[in-house]
Amino acid sequence: MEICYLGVGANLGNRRLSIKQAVNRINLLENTRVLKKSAFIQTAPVGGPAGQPKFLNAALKIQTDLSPLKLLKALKAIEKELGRKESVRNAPRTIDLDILLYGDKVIRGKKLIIPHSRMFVRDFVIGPLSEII
Ligand code: PH2
Ligand code: MG
Ligand code: MG
Repeated sequence: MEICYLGVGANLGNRRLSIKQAVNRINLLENTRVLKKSAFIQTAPVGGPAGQPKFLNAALKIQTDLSPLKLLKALKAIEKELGRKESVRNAPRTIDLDILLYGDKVIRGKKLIIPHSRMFVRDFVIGPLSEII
């Protein structure tokens, strides 16, 4: 069982509902539990197309038996189920679920980099994360 921290962001549709639905679905994954949720904070978009809507951001503490890549795959599937469409980098999205930390693992793979490569320079990640870590 590993303790992981996830970053969550949404800036399309009913953002609060999407985050709540994501939490419910993460709780339904095999041997996985959401242990803590940060407050949901509204943040100005960083990067991406000009004029996109504001984000709702949050961080989650979870425990899981899923390997990093299985967790990544499961989170991508939840993003898809909640209506996320493939698009250009940093495009507006109904939900974005990022693995920030996975136990004390350091991973530099093609598909996955942990700790998340940009987490330390993003206030919308560090703010919610520092509330629950
Ligand atoms: N996510 C991004 C790019 N920019 N800006 C805010 N405020 N919140 C995000 O979650 C966010 C972003 C890429 O994932
Ligand atoms: Mg992201
Ligand atoms: Mg992402």
